[in-house]
Amino acid sequence: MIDSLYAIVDAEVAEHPLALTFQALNAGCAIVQLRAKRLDDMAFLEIAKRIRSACTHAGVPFVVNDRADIARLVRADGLHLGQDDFSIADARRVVGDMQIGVSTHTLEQAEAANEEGADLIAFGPVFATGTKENPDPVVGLRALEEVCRRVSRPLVGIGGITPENAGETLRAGARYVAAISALPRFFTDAS
Ligand code: 3NM
Repeated sequence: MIDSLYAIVDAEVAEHPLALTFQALNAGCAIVQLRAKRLDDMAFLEIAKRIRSACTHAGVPFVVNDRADIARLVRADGLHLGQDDFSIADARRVVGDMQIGVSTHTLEQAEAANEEGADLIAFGPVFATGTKENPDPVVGLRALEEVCRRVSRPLVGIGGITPENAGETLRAGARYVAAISALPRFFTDAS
């Protein structure tokens, strides 16, 4: 399961973002994303550089949330966009052929992201989440299954993912499971 783990290091949730990154990399996670909704530019860039370097060393793709400029500056492997961020086409003008992921919350949004050329599509919240401000309604595993049938790009299940429900999320067809609040539990509970 750990090789399907999309580790989201949230600079406002993690006490020590870099230490959490190393834990995730040591555990064998598939992807690391840096998310920082409130950091100023200098602080975001600084932590992004450090995590970029740790991921390069580990051979694990590094994704920057929201910020096309920072993704480009640190030569991230990917950029992740929300529904209110740049369109994929506009983001491509900044980051070129970098992998682009998109957050979606309905079948229609997922199909649109698929058609617009997203390389990875996050769909959620699959379960209730306390992390995101104003989260969209919980979509559940059935809707995830449906989206997985309808889109060709790999899916990431997100929202309330824990070590306990990650297995059923992957069985619903997601290629990856993304976690923020329960992320440390994927390492400490691993046995
Ligand atoms: N996006 P946790 S839910 C960042 O539904 C994010 O697109 C979501 O945090 C979506 O693992 C979410 O703590 C929060 O629930 C995920």
